[in-house]
Parts: sequence; C-alpha cells; structure tokens
Amino acid sequence: MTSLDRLSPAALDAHRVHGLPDQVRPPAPLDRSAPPGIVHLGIGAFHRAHQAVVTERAGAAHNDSRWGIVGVTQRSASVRDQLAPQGGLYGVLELSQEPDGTPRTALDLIGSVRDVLFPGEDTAKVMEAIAATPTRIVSLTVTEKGYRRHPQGGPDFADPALGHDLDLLARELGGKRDALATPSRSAIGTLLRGLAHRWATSGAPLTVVVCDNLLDNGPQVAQLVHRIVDSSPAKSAEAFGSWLRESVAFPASMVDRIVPATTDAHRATAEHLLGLRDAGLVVAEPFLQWVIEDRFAGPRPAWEDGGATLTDNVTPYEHTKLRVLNGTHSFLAYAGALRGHALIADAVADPELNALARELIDSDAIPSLEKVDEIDVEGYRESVLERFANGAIGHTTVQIAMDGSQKLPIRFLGTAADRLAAGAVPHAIARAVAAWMLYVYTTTQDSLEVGGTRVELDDPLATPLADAARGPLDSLADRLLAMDAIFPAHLAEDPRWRDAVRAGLREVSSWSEAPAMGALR
Ligand code: CS2
Repeated sequence: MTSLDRLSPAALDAHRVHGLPDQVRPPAPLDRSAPPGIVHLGIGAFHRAHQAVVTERAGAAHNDSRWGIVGVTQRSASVRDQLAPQGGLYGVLELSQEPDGTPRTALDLIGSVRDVLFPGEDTAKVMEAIAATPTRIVSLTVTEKGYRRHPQGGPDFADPALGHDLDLLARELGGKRDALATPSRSAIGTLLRGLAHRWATSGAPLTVVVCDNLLDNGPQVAQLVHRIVDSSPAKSAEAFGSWLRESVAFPASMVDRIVPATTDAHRATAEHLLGLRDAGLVVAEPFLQWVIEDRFAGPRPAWEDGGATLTDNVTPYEHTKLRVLNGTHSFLAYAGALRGHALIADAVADPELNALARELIDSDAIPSLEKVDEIDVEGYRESVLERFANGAIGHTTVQIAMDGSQKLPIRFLGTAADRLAAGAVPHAIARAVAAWMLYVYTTTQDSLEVGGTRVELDDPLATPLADAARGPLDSLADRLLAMDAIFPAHLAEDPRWRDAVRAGLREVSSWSEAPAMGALR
C-alpha cells in the first residue's frame, strides 16, 4: 500500500503548489456546491471515463456549474467508498502508444461527480435526487442486462427482479411512501420509481439519456417504460403514463470509448504521475465519441463543447458502431481467447484473426449498414482495428467476452438477419457466433485457459448455457441455436444460417494453434 496522500480537492490544492506535470490536466474550477443537474444510474468505469469527462469539459468551456453528477452504483458500495473520501474527484488515465511503441500517458482529473449513492443503503436519496427540480437529466450505463428485456422484445415480466420493483412502483403510484427506501432489484426499476417520485412531487420535465450499447437505445427504453407503466394495476398509472409521454424525453445516443478494467499497474502509473493516491482511477484510450439526438425536455449541458456531437439522427452512427466496432470486438474476444490471447491487442495482431476480423467487417457488417455521407465506413474500419491494437491499455478478451447472451443479438444477429434477408449468407458472422459457441462449450467444461488462468463463463444465462452446451461437440450448434432466449426463431430455423454456423464451428474447432482448448483434445 502506498504511503502517498489520498487524492481530494484539498490534497490537490496543497499538492499543486509544487506544480503538476504537463501530462496531468486539473479539474475544471467549477462551483462544486451547486445543486447537481444530472443523476447517473450505473456509475461504473465507463461512465466516469466517458459522459462524466464530456460533462466536465462542457462545464469548463462555459464556466457552468449546473451539471454536477449524482452517481448511483448498482451492485455494491465500492465506487461510493472509493470516491466519497475524495470528494468525488478521480483521474482518467489515458494510455496509448507512439508509432514506435513508446507508451504515451496523460491523466485527466475529473470533478463532475458530486456525490455517489448506493441504492442498497441510499434508495430514498436516489429517489429524491431524481425528483429534485435542479435535476434535468437522468442518464444510464447499466449494461444490456440492466433493462430486463424479454429476448423477443418488450419487458420480461417473468423476471423476478422486475416483478419485485413493479410491486414497489404500484405502492408508490398508490401514494404509499413507506417503501420509498426499499432498494430496487433492477436498474429500470430504480428509473421507474424515481420518475414516479418526480411525477408525484415536482412533475418537472426530465430527459433520460440512455448510454448503453443497445440499438435505438433511447426510444427502446421509452417503449419499455411506457409498456411497464401501462401494465401497472395502480389507479394512477394512467395519469403517470400521460405525464411520462408528455414530459420525459428519451433521446437516442451512441457512446464510444474503450475502457478496460483498472489494474494495480495502472494505479502505480497514475500515482507516479500525480504524486497522490487515487482509489477511483479509471483507464481509457484517448479516443472518445458521443453522438446524441438533440431532443431534450429541458436544459442540458453544452455537451457539444465538451466533445459530443448533437444531431437529429443517431441511427447510422449507432448501427455502424455496434456492428463494426462491437461486433468485431466480440469476435476477437471469443476467437482470441480460444487461441490463448489474453489481450485484444494480441488477438488483432494474430494475422489469421486480423484477416477474419476484416472479413467480418467488409463481407457482413458494412454491407448490412445504410449508406450515409457522414460516415466513412472504410476509414472507420481502419480506426477501429488501430484502436484495438493499442496494447498500452491492456483490454482483456475475457472482459469483453462477458454477457455474450445479451450482446450477440445486438452485435451479430441483426447483421445476420439483414444479410440473409438480402439473399446473402453471413459466413463471417456465423463464424463469430461459432467462436462464441465454442467459448461457451470450453468454459462451461472448465477447460479453457487464457493467460495461465482457467476461464469461467460470465453470463446472466450461464446455467442454461452450460446445460445446452453439455453433449457432443458435433451437435453443439443445434443445441445452442435452439435457445430462443438468444436466437429468434426466424433465424434459428433458416437452413442457410444453420449450415453456416455448423461450418463455422467445424472451422474454429480445427484451429490447430489453439492451445487453450483442452476440452477438444
Ligand atoms: C466492449 C465495449 O466490453 C465490451 O463488450 O465491446 O465495452 C467496448 O469497449 C465499448 O463499447 C467501446 O465503445
């Protein structure tokens, strides 16, 4: 444990008198006592390296202190315990490489987070924060699984966590405040209950900015929210639903920045640069993109002056990013792990995988996209592969491989369906799905080792996936394609798709340079 002082506004002020290194960018000199204008659900590393940075830069550009962020954690109090002693202050360590491989580092100190709440102990405060009049925006990064959607679309009303939260919502809509402090069990439950509390108190308009990797994310979440409220048995649900439709906007947004898990080596690099200990440090590449539909119910930060793009049509940017970047990312994660690559940078440096990644982009992803003048897809392909090659950030294949059952429909299956509808067989996407299948097969048989570590399947559907994966390898594709929680019937029953996935599985199972796949010996 280092003996350095802990980062905080006071420690930084005392420390700055000695001057900060050029690579350290200090926080914006804003009034941190001003009432926060944003509540963010899911204050994980991605939010702190992305929206919170753009919000800080926008505030600095206009000396505008209205947009402090109240962060809400999901599963634990760790981020609150990291940031509270630091007054919300933390660093974003930017890591990249010069063309000759020399590491390039910078450290952004971010002060836009004003408070962090853990619903397990602070639910009433979360509800009050969402309802507070100065709050104009609620944003979310709760990952694909946080919305509790049914695989075939719409809310998953059979989900026990959602059911628990809808009971609490019904109580609040019935005017009972006794459950206000009871924690929700889902992120969308927290959102709904906070909106209900706002409706029941100030009724002030609000904008919900979804920042997760979902297609058409804002409108999709709006539909979920409306369908859930319309299904509520509470007498006042209809009035609440009308308020939602009239006063709460759900613009779409596309977010992009590669943010790996923070390691002790990252923390040591930041401490060496800053001279203070930062328990809330996050790590990122220099690249950052945020494209937001300019449809707000009230005031917003001047995010365009913090690096974001405001537009009236996010869809082409979303589709391009999810299918080209995230689809290739997931392919390299599964294929890379199967071939023993611990890092994405190693997987994309593997000549065979690099060629297959390019084939996925050129043969399937790009042809499935609507052509728009604003996006140079070939240039985007090169920039994505170059970003993946950034070995300085240490982005692991296993981190990206997480939650495949939630990511496949968004990153692979939409592309596959569009290509089949166009009369083409998406062989590259089928190969990527096959790599995921083999990843499921080997990890659930406890026989995949990457970087000297046994890999476990980290997925909300890990149990049914393990059940389906059990059995002979040559019928694995049929067993997994039969899972309607992942594969829609129109796709799973298409013989062209089935044949392509089976062929893909034979191919990836034959990779001789795959030391990692013990199960196939
Ligand atoms: C990654 C994304 O973990 C993953 O699934 O593909 O987090 C990716 O790094 C971001 O979407 C990049 O913007």
